[in-house]
Amino acid sequence: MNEKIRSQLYQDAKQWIKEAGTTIREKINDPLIVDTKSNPNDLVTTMDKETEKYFVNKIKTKYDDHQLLSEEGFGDKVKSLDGTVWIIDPIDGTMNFVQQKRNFAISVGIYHDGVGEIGFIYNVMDDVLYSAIKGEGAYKNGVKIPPLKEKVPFEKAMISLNHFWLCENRLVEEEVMQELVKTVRGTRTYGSAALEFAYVAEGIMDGYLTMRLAPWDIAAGIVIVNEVGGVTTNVAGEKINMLVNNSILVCHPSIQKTIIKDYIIKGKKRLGHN
Ligand code: 2AM
Ligand code: CA
Ligand code: CA
Ligand code: CA
Repeated sequence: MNEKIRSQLYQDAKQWIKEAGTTIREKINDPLIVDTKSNPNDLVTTMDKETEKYFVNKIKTKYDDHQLLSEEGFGDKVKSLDGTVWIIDPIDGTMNFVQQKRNFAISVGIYHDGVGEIGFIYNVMDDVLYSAIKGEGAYKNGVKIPPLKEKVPFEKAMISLNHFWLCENRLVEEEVMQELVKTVRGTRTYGSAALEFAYVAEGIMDGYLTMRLAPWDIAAGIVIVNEVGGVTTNVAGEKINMLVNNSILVCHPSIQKTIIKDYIIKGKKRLGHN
């Protein structure tokens, strides 16, 4: 992608994300309409929709030849990653937004011909912006994030995963995942996939393991994590397809093989696909 165009895109996206965040903070205590989607715990609010519409309006006005892939359906029906595609989650961590009024993020990834060029994850209530441009490093509020440190012994690793891995599930024997939890130093569940990616990039978590995420949950995070030397695949170690849902393993490269070989493959069920 042309560097001048990329730099302009970065500036525009940053400004729009900050503006959207300011609006959310101003309205954080306003009454909310909360609806459910696929199940009673799959929430969506007027704020998710309004924020997404804000981005659609900004992007379509200035970049009418770009495509927009976003969670709440106001973007395009994206069938191919040709050209420039904005992949947006207006609020990642909607349950946190509703229940806690914090711990949620705006996630914006900009891809060109399938390549992640720009990533932004904005922790709205903390006013912390993680950003990256491909090949130029990752930043937290404008301060460069150092590359991930050399090696993380598995016994000292901090891993994000949700508790469904420890309940009966269709992918991996839960006893094997319980072994993982007992072997590593600590586990966490933050409830926003985008923030879990950002924490791996920042080096405060060493890995994040999840069964199923959509492109808008991961698009920005992949760009940011890759810039510090983290690895991003599905839980089988395969390449992620940005047009469909994927299982996700994002981690420090030194623990990737252990997680895949000693846990995912070892505990894999016959029914499991990826
Ligand atoms: P969301 O808040 O944008 O829906 C923890 O729930 C993480 O998983 C969040 O990043 C959440 O994104 C994501 N997620 C993806 N699909 C989900 C679903 N069907 N229900 C709840 N969370 C989902
Ligand atoms: Ca959602
Ligand atoms: Ca999401
Ligand atoms: Ca969302």
